[in-house]
Amino acid sequence: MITARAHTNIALVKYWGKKDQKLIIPQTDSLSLTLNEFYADTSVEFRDDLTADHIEIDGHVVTGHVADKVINFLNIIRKMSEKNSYANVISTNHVPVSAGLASSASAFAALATAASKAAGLELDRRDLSRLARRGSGSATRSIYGGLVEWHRGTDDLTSFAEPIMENVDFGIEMIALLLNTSKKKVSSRQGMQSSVETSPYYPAWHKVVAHDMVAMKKAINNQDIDQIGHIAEENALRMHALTLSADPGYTYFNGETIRAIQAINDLRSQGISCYYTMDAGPNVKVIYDRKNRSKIIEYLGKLFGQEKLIVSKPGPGVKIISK
Ligand code: 2P0
Repeated sequence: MITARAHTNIALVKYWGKKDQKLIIPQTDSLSLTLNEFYADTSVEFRDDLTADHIEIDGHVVTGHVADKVINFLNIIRKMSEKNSYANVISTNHVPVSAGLASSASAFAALATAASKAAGLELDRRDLSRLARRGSGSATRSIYGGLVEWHRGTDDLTSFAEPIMENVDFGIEMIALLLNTSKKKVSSRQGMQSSVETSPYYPAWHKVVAHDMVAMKKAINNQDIDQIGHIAEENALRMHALTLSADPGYTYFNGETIRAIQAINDLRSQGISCYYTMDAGPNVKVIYDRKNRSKIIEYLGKLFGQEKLIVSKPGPGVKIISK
């Protein structure tokens, strides 16, 4: 049995839309920070005595839609390796209880790594990144630690991620502000497709991302956390404008999301620099320099409760942790 550990990542320049839904080729490039606090451990073995794939997540046997996604992914690996047996898959998400941050990024990065190795394939990281992409777009980036870029490419061979800075040696950190843990109504898969097909602003999103990728890489090169935070915040708001402007329009924000945005703006107006980003859910992630950590925790802790805040440093890439 092979066990792999993969950490989740938060995009600073978001992926929001596919060009090819089957191969998961995105419309644009994207760029993320892998986080140390949230990860998945996934164990896989292929066994000739099994009569079906057996999939267990966080202690429960899964069936239906979730199982189908895993089985389809295992089918890709069976085709690549010419292995015909079924697999036993056991996965544990290491996220704070009901944090609502269990992520398909860490899940499919860990599954790609463990299952390909268990099937006898020896893939390099670029090929692992391409393989993880077939499970979930954001998983493409979770193969690597630190700051990571996903090149959209044009086909299966050319759409993969690469590290920009694997060992992040400056003070960037994130606080996950856990505001709501209930299941989202619009999945990211449906949501991004609806934005591509119906938002009149989608053509502008291409321009936004092309600009932000260049500016973000420059800011990273300069280790300029204010600039990184500013670009990430603006990019997140523009991504969320694609949800509001879809038909039918929708939003992942709730009232608490808006309250958190206002709190971060208040902190900034007090001279404490920090920035926000949101994904396909109401939770807010705060981007800041570690030297401001205690002041941010104190302020947000008073407003939202200390137990809602999880501090994370940059995290590592995927690893085989036992075989
Ligand atoms: C991202 N998100 O770049 C963006 C920003 C959410 C908002 O990637 O359909 O689970 O499996 O490729 O990767 C979440 O979508 O979607 C996501 P699929 P995924 O992190």
